[in-house]
Amino acid sequence: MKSSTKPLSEYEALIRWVEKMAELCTPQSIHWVDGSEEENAQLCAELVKNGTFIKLNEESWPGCYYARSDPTDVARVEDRTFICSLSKYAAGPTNNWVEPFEMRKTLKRLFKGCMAGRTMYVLPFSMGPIGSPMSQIGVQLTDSPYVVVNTRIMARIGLPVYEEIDRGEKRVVPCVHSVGAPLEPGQKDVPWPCNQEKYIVHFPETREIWSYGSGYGGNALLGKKCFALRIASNIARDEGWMAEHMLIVGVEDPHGEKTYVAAAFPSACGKTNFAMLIPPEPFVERGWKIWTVGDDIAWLKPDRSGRLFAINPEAGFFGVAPGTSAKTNPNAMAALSKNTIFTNVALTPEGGVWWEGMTEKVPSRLIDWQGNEWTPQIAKETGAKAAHPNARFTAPAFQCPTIDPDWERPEGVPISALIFGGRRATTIPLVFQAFNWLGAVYIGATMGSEMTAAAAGTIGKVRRDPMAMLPFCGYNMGDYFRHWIAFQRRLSETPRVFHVNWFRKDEEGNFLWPGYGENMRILKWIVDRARGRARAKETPVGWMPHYEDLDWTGMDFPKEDFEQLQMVDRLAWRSEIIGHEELFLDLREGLPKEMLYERELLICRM
Ligand code: TSX
Ligand code: MN
Repeated sequence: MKSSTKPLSEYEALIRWVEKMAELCTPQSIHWVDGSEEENAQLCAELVKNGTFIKLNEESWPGCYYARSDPTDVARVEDRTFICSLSKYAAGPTNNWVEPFEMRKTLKRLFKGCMAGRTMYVLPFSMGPIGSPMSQIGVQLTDSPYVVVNTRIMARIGLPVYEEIDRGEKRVVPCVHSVGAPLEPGQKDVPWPCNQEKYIVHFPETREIWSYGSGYGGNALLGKKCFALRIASNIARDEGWMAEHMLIVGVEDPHGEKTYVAAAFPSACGKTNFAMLIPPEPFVERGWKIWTVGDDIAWLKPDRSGRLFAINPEAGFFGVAPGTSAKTNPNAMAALSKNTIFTNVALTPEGGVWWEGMTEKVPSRLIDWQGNEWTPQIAKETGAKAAHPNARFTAPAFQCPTIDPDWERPEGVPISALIFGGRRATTIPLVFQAFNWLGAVYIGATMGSEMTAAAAGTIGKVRRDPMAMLPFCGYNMGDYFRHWIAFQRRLSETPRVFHVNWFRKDEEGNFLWPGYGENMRILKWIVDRARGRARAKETPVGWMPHYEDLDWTGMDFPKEDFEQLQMVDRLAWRSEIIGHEELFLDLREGLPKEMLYERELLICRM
């Protein structure tokens, strides 16, 4: 091996753990990742040589690479994701649980010799800016160089992290990852090695992550969903903070004052678009501006005075490509224009990339995400998509034109409001504000979204996704609600909490709200409410703006349409509350009584 087969850390426990894991996994070599430019260039060159990466056209896509995954390894595998706490109760009814001793036996069998013929990379990473008191560190052992170069974009890695580890002041979360495809001597590798048997395993008590069989996204980049949400939610519960599936934006007003909000949405609600929102022209002219801090994960912590602060623990965007365009999200397009890794999009004959919804004009000839010839004609006949619907870009956050100047501030940014949202065709108004913190927790706990793709469940059925954390909470969901309720006591000022729904439709199935940049009007009301400078009226579900309370400058939106968007239909809310009841039945014994009281209060107001 050319580089770093010698430890780059002096931390004895780390060196011994690496040796022990190498004994188990029997890699051909060990590479301690330093995070340098040269190392990255070499890894990318190797990935190109192995056929995993295709280098894109340097003129049009500078510093960009293209990967196609195995067609069976294209998304997170929720049914293969396990929370192995000592008690089954601690994992709760919404997580897969296996007894830890049992799971360790399984993992030992799986990982025995699993890295044969491959390099084991020792990849130190910091979730959050290096040195920030809110950051957490981990070390991922992986046999996937694809994971190393992606993590270099999504987290802070390399030498400064070893220094942090060597100081010995922070606990290190050990993460072990293998694609589960050992190579016999002389056996030729495939472009996307993986295993049909997959295990994404978390040990919350010992704060460990083990991932086997997948090289894709959230299954393999262990700092993201596994650490920053599932393990961090456990750490946060124990230490009195929150690890949430939330974007963070700063809203700058014409006085130059910034109000930060964090927002939780289930998938397919346009979270990344909202995080990079461009206000309508009349707002821009007056000095309104949206600053992006993060698009996926927020760690929320009270400072010493009890004020709520947040950091984005990530350093990049791992975004869904299809639907992203200069129209829907020009800031994302700028962020991904260079130094980006594309996975499972389509390849153009010019060495560029394309995906459904990227341009109005569909290219006449492409290589699709499975490596097949693709034309609009073939698509019409077979329904084949050029890009996989879950195709991704891995782009550095600093390349986003609206990245907040304070996005890496070690203390985080002060949070004044929280937003919950969902994709709901009926019943749920465009915007309302919770009466109080407990009401807010109820709104977050009962939020849901309608599936648009047939992939998971029936089209149009509401899937409850409490705080957008159903797949990401690393412990019992009932205890999680209890933590939310109790969290208020740590705060000197309670953030205001809102619910939004950009997706309400009329009887004919047309969207009632144009969404995108126009959401700025709603966001303005939200920050004005949080600063005590906007009016609202009381309704059975919460505080709502009058038509006159929203800024309609430059938009011709009839009052009747607004009333339709905000309508509270008591009959529809009856079924809505029955839906809450069904969720509560699923959560069973762990559910805090406060949730039942809140439901009763809601019924009384109806
Ligand atoms: O991201 C979206 N946002 C948030 C933007 C800041 N999308 C895309 C969701 C899929 C990821 C939206 N889609 C939004 C939205 O606010 N709203 C809609 C629904 C919609 C789609 C098209 C129109 C209107 C609404 N078209 C016209 O009105 C012409
Ligand atoms: Mn997410």
